[in-house]
Amino acid sequence: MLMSPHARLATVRRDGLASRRSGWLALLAVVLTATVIGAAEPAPRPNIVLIMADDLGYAELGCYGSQRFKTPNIDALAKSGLRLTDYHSNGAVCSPTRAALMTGRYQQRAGIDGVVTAKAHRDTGMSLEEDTVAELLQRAGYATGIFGKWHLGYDSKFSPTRQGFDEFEGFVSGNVDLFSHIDQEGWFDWWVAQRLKYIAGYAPHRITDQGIEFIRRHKDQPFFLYLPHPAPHSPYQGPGDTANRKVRHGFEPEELRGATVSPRLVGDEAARAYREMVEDLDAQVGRVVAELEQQGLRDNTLVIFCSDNGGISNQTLGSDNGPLRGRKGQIYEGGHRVPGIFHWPGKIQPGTCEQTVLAFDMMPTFAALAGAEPKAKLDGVSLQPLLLERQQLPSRPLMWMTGERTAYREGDWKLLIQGRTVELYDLKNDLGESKDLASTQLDRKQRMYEAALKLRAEIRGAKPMKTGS
Ligand SMILES: [Ca+2]
Repeated sequence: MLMSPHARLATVRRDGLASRRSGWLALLAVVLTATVIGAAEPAPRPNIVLIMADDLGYAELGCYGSQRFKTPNIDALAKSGLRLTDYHSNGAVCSPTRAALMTGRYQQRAGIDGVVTAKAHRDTGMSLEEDTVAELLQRAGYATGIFGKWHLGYDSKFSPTRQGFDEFEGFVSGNVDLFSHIDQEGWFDWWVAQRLKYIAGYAPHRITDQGIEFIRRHKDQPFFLYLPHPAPHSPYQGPGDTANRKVRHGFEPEELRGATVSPRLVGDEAARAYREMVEDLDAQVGRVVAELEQQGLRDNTLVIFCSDNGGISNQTLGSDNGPLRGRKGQIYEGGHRVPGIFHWPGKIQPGTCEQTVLAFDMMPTFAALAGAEPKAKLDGVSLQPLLLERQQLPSRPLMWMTGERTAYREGDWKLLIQGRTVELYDLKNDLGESKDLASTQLDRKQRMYEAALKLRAEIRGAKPMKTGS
C-alpha cells in the first residue's frame, strides 16, 4: 500500500512517542530517525492547475500530430511532461464529462447523462449533495477557483460557489458569445460568483486574467485552479472579431443595449476564426505557465491540459480527430479519446504513456496528492503511482454511455451497443474501429456484452436522469 507523506510522518511521530518512553537509547533512535526523515522531508502538497479545452479533437495540437495549428506552449508542456495517447473524457459531450470530472464517478450517478441544455434544462443542475473535487480540496485547506465554463446548472442555486469553489467568474451555459457573453438561447450569461455582471473582454483572455490574479492572490497556500475554456467550441470568434449575439430573454446589461452585432461567421471566415481560437487557447496556456514560473511555483504545481469531449470533425473548419472514427456526441473513439497532458517538473518524468485514463481519475488523484478523503466511493482511480512512478494502473472495465448507447472497454477490446447493433473492436490493432469482430469473436462478444449490461444497470440504476442528449 502506498502511504501518503503525511501518514508516513504521523507514523514516525507515533513511533517516536513510544520510543521516548522506553529510555535514552530509544530517544537517540528517535533523533536519528527524525534526522533521516528531515532529510527526506516530503515536498509540500502541490498546487493543481487544470486547464480544459471545449470540443478540442484528438489531432488538433502539434504534439498530437496537427500540421494545421501551431500550439507551441501546449507542445512544450507535452515535451517536458507526460503525454497520454489513451486519455478520455467521460462523456462525448460537455456536461456529462464535467459531472464526472467534478465527482470522480460515472456522471450517471449524479443524474447527468446528457447536456444541460440552455433551452429545456434551465432549472436542472448537478445536485448540491454531490461531493465535488472542489469541496474535497477545500476541506484539505486548498484555495479553489473556477474561471470559465461550468455547464452543470443555469440557476445560481447550482452555482460552482455552492459546490466547493471559493471563487467563480464565467458562464454556466454550453457556450457564450465570446464578446457579449450571451448564450445560444439569447440569455446574458456572465457571472461573478452568484450574480450576473457585464464585464467587457474576449472570454478566453478574461478567464486567463482571472486565473493569473487567482495565482497571485493564493501563491502562499495550496490552490486548485480550474480553467475550463470556451475554445474552440462554437460560436467561432477569434480575438479580433466582434459580437454576433443579442439578448433575447431576461436581464440585459446596460452596456449591451443598442449595441450592434455582426453576422455569424461562416465558411473560410469561420475556419480562420477556429484556427485563431485553437492558437489563442495555446497562448492562454502559455500565459498561465509563465505566471507560475514567475511566482516560483512551477516545481510545486501539477498542470494538466485536456479536452472535454472529441472534436466535431469538420475538415473545412479544422476540427480533427485524426485516426479516430466518429466525433463529438458519438461513442466511437472520436467522441471521447482526446488530448491529455500531465506536467509537474521533477516529479513526473517526461514521456508518452499508453495507459487508459479517464477524466474521473482526476478527483482520486488530487485526493491522494492533497491527503484528502472523498466522501463517496469513487469510480476513478488515483493516477499518483502512474504519474510519479510510472506504474501500471490496476486493470479495470471502463464504460461510456449516452442514453442507451454504450461503449464498454476491457484492455484493448471495446464493445459498442447501439440499439440492437453490437460491435466489437480490437483497438490495439484497429484504432480507427474499422473492422467489427463481433461475428468472429463470439465468446468474447457475449461475455463482454453481459458484463457491459451488468455494469450499465448498476450505474444507471443509481439516479433518474435529468438531462437531454
Ligand atoms: Ca464540449
